[in-house]
Amino acid sequence: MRIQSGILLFLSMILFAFPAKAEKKPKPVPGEIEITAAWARASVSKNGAAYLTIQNHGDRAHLLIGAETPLARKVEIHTHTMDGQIMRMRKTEKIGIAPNKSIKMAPGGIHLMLLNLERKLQQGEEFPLLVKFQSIDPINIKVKVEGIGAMRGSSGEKRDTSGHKQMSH
Ligand SMILES: [Cu+2]
Repeated sequence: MRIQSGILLFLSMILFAFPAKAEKKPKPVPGEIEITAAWARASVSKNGAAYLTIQNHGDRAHLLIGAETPLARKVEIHTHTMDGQIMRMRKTEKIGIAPNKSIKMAPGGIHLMLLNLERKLQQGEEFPLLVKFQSIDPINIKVKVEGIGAMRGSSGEKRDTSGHKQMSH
C-alpha cells in the first residue's frame, strides 16, 4: 500500500513537473505584421488562387507557414519556377519575411493555392482567410474576389508614398 501510494505520488509529481505542452504561440505584437491587398481571382475550376501583401514592421523575422479558409479543403503556398522553358508551380512549406521587409504575392509569383473549393469564387464577394505564421498566432483577414483575369487587387492597396509609380512590367 505504502509503495503504491509512493508510486502515485511520484507519478503525479512527474505530471506536474511536465505539464502537457500547450504549444501556445505568442500573440503578434500589434502592428508588427500587416496584411494588405488581400485578393483572389474569381475561380473557373475547383481550384483558386489568393494573393496577399504581408509587411513585417517588426525587428524579427517571421515565417508564413500556410493559411486556411472554410471555402477550400486545403491551402498551399506556391511559387513559380522555370523548368526549362516551362513555368511551373511549386509547393513550398514556408516563406520568410525579414524584419522591415514585405512580400507581395502576385499572379506568376508567390500565391496561395486554394485547393478543392467548396464553390466558385464570385467577383465582388469576400471570404475569410486565416493566415498562419510559425511563431505567432494566426491572423484572420478578408479576401476580396476580383475578376478572372485580374492581375492585382482593386482595393485595399496601400498608397505608395515613396514617390515612384508602380512598375507595370
Ligand atoms: Cu498554385
